[in-house]
Amino acid sequence: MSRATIFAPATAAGKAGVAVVRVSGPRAGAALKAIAGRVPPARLAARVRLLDPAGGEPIDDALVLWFPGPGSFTGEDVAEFHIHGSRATLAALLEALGRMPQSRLAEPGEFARRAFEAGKLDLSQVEGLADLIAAETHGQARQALRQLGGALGRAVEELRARVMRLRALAEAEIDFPDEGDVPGGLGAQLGKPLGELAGEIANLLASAARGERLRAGFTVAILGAPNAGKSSLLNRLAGREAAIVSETAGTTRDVIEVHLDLGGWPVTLWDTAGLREGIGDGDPHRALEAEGMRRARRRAAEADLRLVVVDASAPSIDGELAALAQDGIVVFNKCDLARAGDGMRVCALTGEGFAALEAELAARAGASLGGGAADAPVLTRARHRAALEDVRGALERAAKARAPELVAEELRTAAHALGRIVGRTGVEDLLDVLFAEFCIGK
Ligand SMILES: Nc1nc2c(ncn2[C@@H]2O[C@H](COP(=O)(O)OP(=O)(O)OP(=O)(O)O)[C@@H](O)[C@H]2O)c(=O)[nH]1
Ligand SMILES: [Mg+2]
Repeated sequence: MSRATIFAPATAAGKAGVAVVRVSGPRAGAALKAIAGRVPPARLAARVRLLDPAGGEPIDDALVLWFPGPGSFTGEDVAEFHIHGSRATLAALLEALGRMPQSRLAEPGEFARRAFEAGKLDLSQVEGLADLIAAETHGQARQALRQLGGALGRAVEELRARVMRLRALAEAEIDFPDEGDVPGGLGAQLGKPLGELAGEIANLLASAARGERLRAGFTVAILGAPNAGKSSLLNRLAGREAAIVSETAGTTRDVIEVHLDLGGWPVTLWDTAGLREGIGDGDPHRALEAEGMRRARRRAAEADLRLVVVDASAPSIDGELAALAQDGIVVFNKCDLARAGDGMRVCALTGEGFAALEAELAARAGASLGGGAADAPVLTRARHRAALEDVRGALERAAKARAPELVAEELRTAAHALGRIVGRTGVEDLLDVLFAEFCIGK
């Protein structure tokens, strides 16, 4: 039984100069022949008139490309139609493709899934592709491109090959305990290579915090006393009225989140409720304010950076804010009203001082997210980190074990955990979740 031929738009929906429709599967060539009239030479664009095979109606004047398998993205025969990007043209082509035998619209991520199944991409590369499509900043795109290029997969495969070699030594010791004995036995043979492996895995794990953060963005909590101008500052940085501003103290209750690109770095800002000590017992909104402050404190603890906003016309930093400012930055707002304060001065009303503030935030984000050699593999997901933690544990136990059976078993566990990162082993349940991250046509 041959598998279905799938098709889908590869470009985003809507009016555009060009839309690309991709077809993959055993009947891709037949679809080209039926709609474009011919199959052009491999990997060379050909200009053709597309006709609906059902009634001979013209669909478009278009470019088509032919990528015979296995030298294609999915490893199958692939055809691409580059048509004019109108909804009507796209609909007519999809309809004609839908009438081809054993053909259907692709599910989200199905092209990438076929590429994975054909061994064209390992799982870490599939994740890189998903991240690249979702990237919003240059830094994110660069990291995703590196992973799509296979940097992580190659590093993991290399580690796995070394673990397998050590495992073979341990297995040989089980089968032929007396042959080729080395002074000191198995432990002496494996001690050094196991130590080297452990060191490299520790290095990779150290890259995890940076890699995951670059995916998620650098987080900044905006904190301060009620009415200091936190929401005004957020709006000014965002360039829009993201949060409500008013002269009433205690306006913000929930955390307002805004995503920015500062100097190429992804930055997430959290505007929070004003923090103050002692809430009036008689205040009917007491519980509300307390809940807002609880949420503010949680974000303060979670954030990569704390930005404490102080009203320059009433510049007091009490105990809690002073403590939060310790490993954060203090910004004096309302500098149109007063010049007080020793630190960065801004005016959310006029925008004064914001260029310096943005530069400071970008520098902090860059220092936290950047660094590391440009082509060094980086762990970008919690999944990678969990697998490598398992590898580290198994190697530690292997180093301590005496019996060759135990050593071999721990090394098998380590190799298996490494295999999970690239999708060789134990990932069946993960595949559906991962490929669903893609939209249709990827
Ligand atoms: N003169 C002056 N007024 C400002 C400035 N920034 C904010 N304000 C005013 O200060 C008041 C409070 O501003 P918000 O941005 O709501 O302050 P907040 O810190 O978010 O307040 P809460 O959410 O209640 O904690 C509003 O009336 C703003 O218009 C500034 O730079 N100069
Ligand atoms: Mg506010």
